[in-house]
Amino acid sequence: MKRKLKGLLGMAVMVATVLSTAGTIPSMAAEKTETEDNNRLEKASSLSLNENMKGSLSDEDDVDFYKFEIPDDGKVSITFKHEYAKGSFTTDEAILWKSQIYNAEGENLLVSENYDEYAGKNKEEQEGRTIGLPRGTYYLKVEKGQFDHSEKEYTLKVNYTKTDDYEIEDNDVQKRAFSIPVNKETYGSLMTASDVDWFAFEIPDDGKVSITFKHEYAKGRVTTDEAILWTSQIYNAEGENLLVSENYDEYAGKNKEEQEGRTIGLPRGTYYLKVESDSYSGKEYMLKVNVSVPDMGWINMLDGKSYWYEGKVRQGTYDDPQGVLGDGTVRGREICDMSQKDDAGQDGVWFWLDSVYNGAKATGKEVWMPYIYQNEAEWSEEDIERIAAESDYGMEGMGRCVRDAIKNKDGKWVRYDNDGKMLKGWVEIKGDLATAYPDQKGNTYYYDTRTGLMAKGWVKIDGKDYFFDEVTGVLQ
Ligand SMILES: [Ca+2]
Ligand SMILES: [Ca+2]
Ligand SMILES: [Ca+2]
Ligand SMILES: [Ca+2]
Repeated sequence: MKRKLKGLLGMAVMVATVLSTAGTIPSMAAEKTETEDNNRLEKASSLSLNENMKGSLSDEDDVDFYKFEIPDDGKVSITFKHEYAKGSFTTDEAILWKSQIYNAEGENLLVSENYDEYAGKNKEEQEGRTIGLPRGTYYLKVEKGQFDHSEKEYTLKVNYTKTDDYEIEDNDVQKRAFSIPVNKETYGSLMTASDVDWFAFEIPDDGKVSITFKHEYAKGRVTTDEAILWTSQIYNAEGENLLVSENYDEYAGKNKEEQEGRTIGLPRGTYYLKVESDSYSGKEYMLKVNVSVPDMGWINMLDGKSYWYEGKVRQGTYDDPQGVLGDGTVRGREICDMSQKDDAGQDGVWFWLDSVYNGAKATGKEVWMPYIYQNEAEWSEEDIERIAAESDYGMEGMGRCVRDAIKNKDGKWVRYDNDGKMLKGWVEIKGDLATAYPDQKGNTYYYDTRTGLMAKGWVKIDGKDYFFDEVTGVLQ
């Protein structure tokens, strides 16, 4: 008797369900409902973007395919919604539905692999992760979870926004990299732990490059707050890893601050950025390739050498018109970096750009510099002051550098230390510089405190006479 009653109750519930469904038909007309049989991709129900679609898995073998068109490249996510549901055998944590995006070739794009992992335990709507898709025809497949299913009605919506700043899949290999502008924010996500996102960017002039990477607080699936969730690294066109940001977001798991990787100098050209998962997070990330080209200043290139640029052009090379010395040779160029202070605390430090090394800053090197203002050898003191003042007008303090450079009409031997700075005053040379002259006795030199001219022969310094070797300049 008891058993029969239960059966009757079950029937009553079924009837009630049918009635209530019938009663909501008018409002449902506004929302589309799947059309069976849609169990195969070829029979997919058409779905409009950004509109709700209702369906249900009528039994555990039911599969519902939906078809939608992406009119322009843009980003897509799936909202999946249902009332509280519980499977037959499983716990509240069970996945009762799975819904995934396929392309026209029937390839699973895995966009929502795990997005409804909470489907069983609540009726909140779930929005899967976002994927950037090129325009075209796509399919959404809804099927039962791996171990369990529910016959309850579900509502789904394909959210679409046209974008030009969201990575477009498939960009998993370098040759399909998504092109991005520099100094502008680009967004993306790793859809799965195996997703890889390649970006291509162009540097029009030699410049300094760093990567900004930003995301909301995120935590990996199995790991601690300290986990690295993403890695992103710069590659050249040959596919060589330039190691720019090896560890730059090593704090990715534990905060939502933006991370800026180290700055490297790169010659103009096309480069690539590869973002991939370490300890995985599917959250959206923002990245920006920061490129700055100094109007006047140094770029430390990946070869470990420093180069000086003026007006975006590398100086001190064989092509540098100012690299032609007074003796007609091209060996490089002496420059005054006004952003640095010399040992005496004055603005302006002299460096030597060595044409032998394509303009690289010379370090630990002795240089013979002929008089480079030979055409102006007859300048008066007034002329020199005028030129110096004009130089100051362009860059405060530059006049002092110019004034110093116009002196030494007989040319000069100067020396640059291991950091590349021109030596000034009393110097004891040890190490790399001294090894160039292993036979010399002593290692004390004196260089003019303004021009860097190496003292030779008898020289009066601070009222006292000293004698320096006529050839090597060593104090005797
Ligand atoms: Ca169905
Ligand atoms: Ca179906
Ligand atoms: Ca991606
Ligand atoms: Ca990808």
